[in-house]
Amino acid sequence: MHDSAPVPRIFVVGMGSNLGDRQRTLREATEALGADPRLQLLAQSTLRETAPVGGPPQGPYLNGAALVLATLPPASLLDALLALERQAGRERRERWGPRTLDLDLLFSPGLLFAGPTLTLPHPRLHERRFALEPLLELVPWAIDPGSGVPYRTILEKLPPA
Ligand code: A4P
Ligand code: MG
Repeated sequence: MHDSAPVPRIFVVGMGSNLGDRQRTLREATEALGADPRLQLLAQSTLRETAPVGGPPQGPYLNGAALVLATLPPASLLDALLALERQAGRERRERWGPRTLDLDLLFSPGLLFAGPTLTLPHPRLHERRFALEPLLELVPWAIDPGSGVPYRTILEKLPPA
């Protein structure tokens, strides 16, 4: 038994795009996740068009999520997601500004994590319909590991979109 062998974990990756060919960008990002040998793509949610939340005036988003089994530490998974964002030509200009591709680590069952570059669950997951709805499509029983409250209940209490 090797202590260093990474334990496989399930993660929900949130995906968003509101610039360029949004559908194609999200499809290619999903394919790239599936092609990474350290990841197994288990399922993908439907895509939905959502009104932008926060930031400057900008076009509507296409949002979805992917369920992956990852044999790498959470911070390395985030690095892999950031590399895919760069590959999709994302330029960081302003916070919450328009983007070709945003990949966020939303949730991993039972995992509370606070590192220098990564917080899990995603710090704003509990207040965002555009992230909670695709997450619940993939993991209907998901529970917020901080509060123990099912995300289904958290979503039901959010104001309508
Ligand atoms: N970071 C920490 N924890 C995480 C995590 N769990 N997942 C750090 C991803 N990143 C995490 O993010 C800033 C830094 O957060 C990362 O470098 C990472 O180290 P960013 O992607 O560089 O910047 P950002 O996306 O502009 O800011 P932020 O705060 O991540 O924005 P959000 O929360 O991702 O929101 N409206 C609709 N309808 N749909 C959307 O998808 N997205 C946003 C962006 C705003 N409004 C939206 C949507
Ligand atoms: Mg982000």
